[in-house]
Amino acid sequence: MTGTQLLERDALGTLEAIAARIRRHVVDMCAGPEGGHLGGGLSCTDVLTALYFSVLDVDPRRPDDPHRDRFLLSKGHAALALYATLAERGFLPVEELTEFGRPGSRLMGHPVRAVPGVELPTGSLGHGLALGCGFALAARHADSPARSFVLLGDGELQEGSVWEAAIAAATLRLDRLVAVVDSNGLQLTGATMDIAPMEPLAERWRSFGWSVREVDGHDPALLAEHLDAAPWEPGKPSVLLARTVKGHGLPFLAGRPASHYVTLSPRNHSRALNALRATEGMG
Ligand SMILES: Cc1ncc(C[n+]2csc(CCOP(=O)(O)OP(=O)(O)O)c2C)c(N)n1
Ligand SMILES: [Mg+2]
Repeated sequence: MTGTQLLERDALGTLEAIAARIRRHVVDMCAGPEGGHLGGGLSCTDVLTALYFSVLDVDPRRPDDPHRDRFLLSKGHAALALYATLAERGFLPVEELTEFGRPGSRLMGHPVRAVPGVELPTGSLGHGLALGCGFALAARHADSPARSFVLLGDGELQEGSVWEAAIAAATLRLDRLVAVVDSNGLQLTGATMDIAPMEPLAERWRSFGWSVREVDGHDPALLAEHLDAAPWEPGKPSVLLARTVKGHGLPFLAGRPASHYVTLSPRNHSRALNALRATEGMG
């Protein structure tokens, strides 16, 4: 972790406190007229917090630093959680989050490069890992110490292109490439295991030549510890299976396919904020 990151984290509070603020932003963004991908946004909030506030060597004052670590949100529909994280990290004004999804706003439903900190546009599932391979290969050719991180959904893993990229990464021994799977067990219309089962995920990735670890995806300090330590095996790309809950923090939506895309009514908006407050109180 860089000195700048340490200083900023002290000012911002613990990783849990930061994640709680990001979750509140995500909930607020889904109370706008267009709604948003609430469930998959909340399932990856702790992963994004760990990455941006403990792991990634990035600096909002120098978003184009050639040696910065790269992050790609392959599950681009969770853009709202990325925007909230980038705003808390200083890449864009927190006030701008109220513009999410509105006509003319750069904060669209899927991320584009007009947003500071967004490396490439994503949203069509299945492409992020191949792009991450490109970033990792480019860093190698440039003799850069940068690492490349890619966050994928577990339903997204049904895309064949993910596995082509997995083969390429292992063959090229891209050990500065790190994938994180937001393994929430749900995709758009139902449970991943009912639609096209991908388990046992750890064995599957291992058989493709990756170094695999599996953790509670809602423990940002633990996530940071594992991600910081990558590569875990020299010469192998790393994948962290983050076991998460879709709609984490909202008992009336958590673990339900209905959490995928939600427009929160004023009543459900305050219900959601109350639920988050209650969880935070317990923490
Ligand atoms: C190629 C492609 N097909 C379909 C979609 C529509 N789509 C958006 S989100 C989603 C479900 C993805 O499930 P998962 O990867 O598990 O994401 P999460 O559970 O984190 O929301 C689908 C099918 C898409 N964005 N891209
Ligand atoms: Mg999923």
